[in-house]
Amino acid sequence: MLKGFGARLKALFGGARGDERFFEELEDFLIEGDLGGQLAMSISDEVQARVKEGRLKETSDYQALVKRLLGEKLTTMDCTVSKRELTLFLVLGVNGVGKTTSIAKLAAYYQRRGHTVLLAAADTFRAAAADQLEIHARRLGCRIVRQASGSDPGSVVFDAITSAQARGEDLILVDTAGRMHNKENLLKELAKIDKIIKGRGIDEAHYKKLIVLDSTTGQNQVSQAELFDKAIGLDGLILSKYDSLAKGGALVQIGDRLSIPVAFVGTGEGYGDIHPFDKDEFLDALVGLTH
Ligand SMILES: Nc1nc2c(ncn2[C@@H]2O[C@H](COP(=O)(O)OP(=O)(O)OP(=O)(O)O)[C@@H](O)[C@H]2O)c(=O)[nH]1
Ligand SMILES: [Mg+2]
Repeated sequence: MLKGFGARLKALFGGARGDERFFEELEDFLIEGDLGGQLAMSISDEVQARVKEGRLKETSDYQALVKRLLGEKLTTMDCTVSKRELTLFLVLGVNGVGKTTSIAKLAAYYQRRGHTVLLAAADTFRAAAADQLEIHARRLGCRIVRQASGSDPGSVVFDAITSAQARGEDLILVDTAGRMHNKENLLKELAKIDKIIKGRGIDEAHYKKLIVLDSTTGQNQVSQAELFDKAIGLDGLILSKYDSLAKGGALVQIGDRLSIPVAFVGTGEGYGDIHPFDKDEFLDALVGLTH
C-alpha cells in the first residue's frame, strides 16, 4: 500500500508542468516530507535541470530520479552479530521514542537467529523502567541484569559485560534513560557508560551506539540525532513507529548531514515488528513507487 506521502508525490509528478510554480510546489512538498530546506532545494534544482534537458517524460522518470538522489544520502548498517565474540548495542534516545520496545524486539530478532541475548537495565532513573524490561526478558526467555532503581547505570553495564563474558553470551542490549534532571546530566551519564564499555575490552567492531528515532516526530529527529552524535557519537539509527503514516524523510536528512547508517525499522508493538533497514523498499515508499 502506498503511504500518504509517496502517493501524493507521485500525483504531483503526474501533473508536472515544468513551470516555475511546479518546482516551488515540489520544494514545499519535500520540506513537508521532513527533508529539510537545503535538501529540498537541491533536489528540486536537480529535477529542474533534468526537465530542461528534456530527460523526464513519465511520472516514473521523476520518481526514479528523486529516488536516486535521496538514495545517495542513505547508508545501511550491517546488523549481523558474531557468535564468537561479545557484541554490545547501547540503545539511546529521548524519552518515549521506543527504546525499550525496540530492545525487546531486537532480543527476539537475534534469538530467532540463534544468539544468546542479555538485557541490561541501565535506565535506573525512571523507577518502573527496569520492571518494564524485566517483563520482556521473562516473556522472551532471556537474561536480564538490573540493580535497584536510582543506582549507577554505569555499574549495571559493567556487571552485564562481566556476566555475559563469563557465560560466553553473544549480545548485550543496553536500555538507557531518555530523561534525567536535565539534558546535560543525561549526556554526561551516557558518556560515562561509553567509557566503561570501552574500558571492558569491547572493541569498536563489536560496540554499536544506536539511537532510536520516533518517525512520527518529523524534524525533531534531526536535532535529536545531532545532539547524541555530538555528545557521544552514533553508529546507527533505529526508526520506530514506522507503521503509522510517518513520512520517514528525516532519515534522509540525517544521512545527508551526519552520515549515520540506518540499522532497523520498527513497524509495530509486536516482537516480530522490527526489520533490518531495506533501503530500496524505504525509498520506493517515500517516492510512491510501491505497488
Ligand atoms: N505503533 C508502534 N508503537 C511503538 C513502536 N515502538 C514503540 N512503540 C510504542 O511507543 C511507546 C513508548 O515506547 P517505549 O519503548 O516505552 O519508549 P522508551 O523510549 O523506552 O521510553 P522511556 O523509557 O520513557 O524513555 C509505547 O507505547 C510503545 O508500545 C512501533 O514501532 N510502533
Ligand atoms: Mg524505556
